[in-house]
Amino acid sequence: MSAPNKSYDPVEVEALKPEEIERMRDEALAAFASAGDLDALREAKTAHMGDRSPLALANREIGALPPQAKAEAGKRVGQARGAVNKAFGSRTVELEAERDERVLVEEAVDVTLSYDRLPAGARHPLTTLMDRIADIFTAMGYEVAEGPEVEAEWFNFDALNFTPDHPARQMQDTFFVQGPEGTEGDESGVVLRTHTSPVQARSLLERKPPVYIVCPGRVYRTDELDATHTPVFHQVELLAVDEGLTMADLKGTMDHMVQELFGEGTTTRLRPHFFPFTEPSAEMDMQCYVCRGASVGNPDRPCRTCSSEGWIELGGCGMVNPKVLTACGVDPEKYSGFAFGFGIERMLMFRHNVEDMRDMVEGDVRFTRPFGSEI
Ligand code: FA5
Repeated sequence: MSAPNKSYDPVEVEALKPEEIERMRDEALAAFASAGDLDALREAKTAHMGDRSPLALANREIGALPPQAKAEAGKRVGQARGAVNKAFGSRTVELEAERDERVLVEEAVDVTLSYDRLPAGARHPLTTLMDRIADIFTAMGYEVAEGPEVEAEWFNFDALNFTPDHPARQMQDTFFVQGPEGTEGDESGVVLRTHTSPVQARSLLERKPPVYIVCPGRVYRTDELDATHTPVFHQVELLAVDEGLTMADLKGTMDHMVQELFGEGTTTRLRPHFFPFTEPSAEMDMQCYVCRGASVGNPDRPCRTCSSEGWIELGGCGMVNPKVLTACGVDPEKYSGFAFGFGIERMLMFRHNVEDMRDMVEGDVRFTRPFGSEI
């Protein structure tokens, strides 16, 4: 700061010249006006209102003026600083209003957006797989059929040519529904169905041939729950009854299904077997869709999916036994039919490398979630 000087004229001091003060004021006003946001305004404030700003420095010069000059210079600088203060204040109000408006737009919450804080969940892969299999057949003109899970013993066994002493009827295989008081457990004539095959008999009694049905459903057996068995499981049953159907139709239909599910070129094979309701009967295997048989006898290329067997067991099949057709009022001289049935849990196991069937029944979403919400 300059020393007091009695002959000092404020107009003569460069920083206190009216045009200089006006310039400082105008520069400050222009800087505030051009500040686009509050951060820029803060910087302009430091430059034009801070301790080192031109007007602050000019203000300091006043102290060095002779008393008669101080008032005039003080008034000039004071007015300029007042104008700068005012301009800063009103620009602050403007920019704060702009910011508030912007925040309202940018941070707006669209209350119409879908609410997904709760996990969407997923369908159980057994359901998805059964639906997919049913779709393959409905696309070929088959009809989805259903039957009760609490089933008459007659449909579950008698109509299907199970002899009265067939071991499957025993209580160690079949859940019998309790009959009236005083009757033995297996005398009620009502069971939890042990397979989906009773729907064959129901469908033949309800419809006239030609009959083409697919039946996905839940079945029950007195098996212990372990890695490869569960007392409550799912099967898909297929039945076709028409004129002139042969084993070739059965084989072609199975091949089509496995190709739809496991890819082009997958084949099936039949191994002789026995079921009371089909004659001839067979176990059906599908070619391993992972190694396609390349692992057989090839220790360098073991296959976990088929245990290097080249084939995976699917289920049972055969030509509908004429006795079943007769029991259901269908003329076996005119009509023939084929049927097959297989377990969905086992298929899910090898199709998705599920190692333990218990995972499918425990209801843990960590198991179902990776399968997604396929519909
Ligand atoms: C039957 O149930 C016959 N009804 C299939 C059939 C239909 C044959 C039409 C001929 C014509 P089987 O008892 O083999 O067949 O059972 C079929 C499939 O059910 C088995 O291959 C297996 O995949 C599955 N399965 C059987 N028991 C269990 C169980 N405890 N847990 C899970 N899956 C099972």
